[in-house]
Amino acid sequence: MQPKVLKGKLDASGRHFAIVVSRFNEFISKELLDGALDCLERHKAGGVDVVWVPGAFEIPAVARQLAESKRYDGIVALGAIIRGETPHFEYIASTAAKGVAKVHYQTGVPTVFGIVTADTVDQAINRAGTKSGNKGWTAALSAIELVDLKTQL
Ligand code: INI
Repeated sequence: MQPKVLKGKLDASGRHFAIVVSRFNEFISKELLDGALDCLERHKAGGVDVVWVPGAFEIPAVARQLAESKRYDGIVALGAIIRGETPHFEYIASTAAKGVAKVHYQTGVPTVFGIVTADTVDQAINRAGTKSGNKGWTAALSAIELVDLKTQL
């Protein structure tokens, strides 16, 4: 017996995306945004709206509102959470990660996590278009794939 294998295609034509991006650590999130926009454009997305929020903590609530608007096929969450000397980082990172996942499985709108969590500024820079690629670009690619996969399930 041959298994039936389902895979999302990397074609965003005619599909609409929202990017929710946080202003905190903007010098990183701006690079992630550029990466995500480049990826969506190269894969021929039909439209992209960019929504800025103050920090990563606010991303899930706004992403949920966008998902519920039914105007978007997929949502990309972008931001940068950099560890400080207090447990603040853990609370924000865990709220953002769990919140973004919840938007996806509670609304059914593919919502991906392009939020860099890093111990140092250097680590964050490495993930925003330098040594370790651009997490905004790869998050957008995941959104494109999941949006297409959804139509096959
Ligand atoms: N928000 C971030 O996006 N990244 C951070 O590193 C960060 N730190 O470290 O504090 C951060 N804090 C702000 C937070 O997301 C909220 O905007 C704020 O608490 C208001 O609700």
